[in-house]
Amino acid sequence: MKIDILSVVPALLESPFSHSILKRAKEKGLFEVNVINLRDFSTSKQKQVDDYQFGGGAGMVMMCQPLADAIDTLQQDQKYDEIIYMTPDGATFNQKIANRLSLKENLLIICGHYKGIDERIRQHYVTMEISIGDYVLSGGELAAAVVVDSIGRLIPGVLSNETSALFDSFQDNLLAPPVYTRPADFKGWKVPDVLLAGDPKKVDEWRTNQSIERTKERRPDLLED
Ligand code: 6GU
Repeated sequence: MKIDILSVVPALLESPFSHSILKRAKEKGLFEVNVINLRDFSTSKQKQVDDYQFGGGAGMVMMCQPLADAIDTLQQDQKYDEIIYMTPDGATFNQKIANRLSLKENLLIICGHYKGIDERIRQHYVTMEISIGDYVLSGGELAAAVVVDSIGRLIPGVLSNETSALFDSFQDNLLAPPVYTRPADFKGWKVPDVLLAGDPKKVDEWRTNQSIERTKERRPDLLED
């Protein structure tokens, strides 16, 4: 999978995909992320990318020209499966959307700033709009990083033990069960006996049960769908 990200603050996206799981995914050739500076596509002398909004009001709007030229240029070399705009008024991101996007080949993500991008770009280029929750960030970059991270780890072959994604919180609309590692007794705090006894069927049952109880207690809303 290849993800291109259009940003006016590319420095914000320099390192989040160069560590741990996503670093390995890149090294295995399963995953590529390119950050593209939107300013490089501005035709104005001061490399302007935003302008005052029609109708008045505080806050700048990201102009059509740099965005349209950037997308047109990028599309000469490839076809995008989705052109995603990161915006607080998009659909709230969740594991289901992450699963679906992880099966795509080629994505473009546009990071908004200021008051957002000109509505005509949303209408004529953007195919999907994503928010990461009900709060406002100063730009779409950190939201894009969240989306790219969650997608990247789901790409087939990225997780070394593929079954480990199966136990993630939210994968079946359930929260993950508690986990423990050595020692079996730390300051008198004991690991549950069932995990030490070595009966895989009992362990599975216990984990499923813990997941259900935890979800009922903390996120009953997840059990409603
Ligand atoms: Cl995608 N962008 C911004 N600026 N703020 C957000 C967001 C996105 N998602 C939640 N808050």
